[in-house]
Amino acid sequence: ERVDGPEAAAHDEALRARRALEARSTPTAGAEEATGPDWIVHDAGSTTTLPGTPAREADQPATGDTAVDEAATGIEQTLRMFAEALQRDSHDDAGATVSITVHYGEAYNNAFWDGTQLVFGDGDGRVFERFTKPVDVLAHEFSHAVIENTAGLAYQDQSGALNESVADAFASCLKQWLLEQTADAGDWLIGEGLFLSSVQARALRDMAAPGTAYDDPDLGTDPQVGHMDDYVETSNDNGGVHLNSGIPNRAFQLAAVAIGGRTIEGAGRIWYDALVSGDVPTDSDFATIAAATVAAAGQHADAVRQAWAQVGVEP
Ligand code: ASN
Ligand code: ZN
Repeated sequence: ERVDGPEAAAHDEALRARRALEARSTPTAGAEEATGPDWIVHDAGSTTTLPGTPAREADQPATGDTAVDEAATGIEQTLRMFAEALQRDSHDDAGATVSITVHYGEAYNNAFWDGTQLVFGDGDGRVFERFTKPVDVLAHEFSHAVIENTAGLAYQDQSGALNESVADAFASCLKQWLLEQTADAGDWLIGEGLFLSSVQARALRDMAAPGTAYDDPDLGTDPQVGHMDDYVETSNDNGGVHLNSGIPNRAFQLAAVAIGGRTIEGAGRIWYDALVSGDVPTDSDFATIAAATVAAAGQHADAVRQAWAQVGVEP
């Protein structure tokens, strides 16, 4: 149909504008169509129904809801570190949209990766603050997804403690990367700021000194161990995965400091390369991953071997 007069001019103008818009946005629009937005944050409204109501996704402005906006900032930063420093595109390395839920449950004192999404409680406001508050907690949960998509370390006993430890390692990498710190300047704390100031706790865990993160009348003493001599045999917590993770955590910290520079570019890169190398089967024990990290370490092989030796692990 042919239209004349002012209508035709308006029609042509509209067509030109649309073509210009399409020309400009075609490359990214095509990519986004394939993968969806980079991330989406949902609100569970203090229920345990997942994923909850969509609250904000990539490229949308802040909502004013602190937990939603903290999760948004945290996942942006985490995705950026994995992309820029490790050339990894989301947890599946294929640009998967990261699904997150905040305000999970009532006074819920935890965060987790459920195999599909990241989930964060608000904390009880008595001992724990929001679990979205420390960005390294978010990076820890995201790293569980990376681990599931790579080595797939089974969440039980030593392989489970390794799953926990690698999640802490990348979490610590992120914290230092954001602060532009070198390994020797890092504080190696996981979950700093998660506890209310009334609690006698520096953090949830201390990778440099496992067992020293907290000592509080309500909370008890940090039960992590940092050497094979103190390895905890227990049926609790999938074989003490959050206790024994202190051993490989300390090995990572020692290796990072010995190698020097930015942790993500040194020990972080080596641990990541080991994880994707095929040398880390799902049932790996500490010695298996120690050997894989030594093999991935190149010129830093001796530093990595010595770090493991210091926590009582022989590759
Ligand atoms: N926050 C804990 C973690 O990610 C939850 C769990 O035990 N899976 O390790
Ligand atoms: Zn974990």
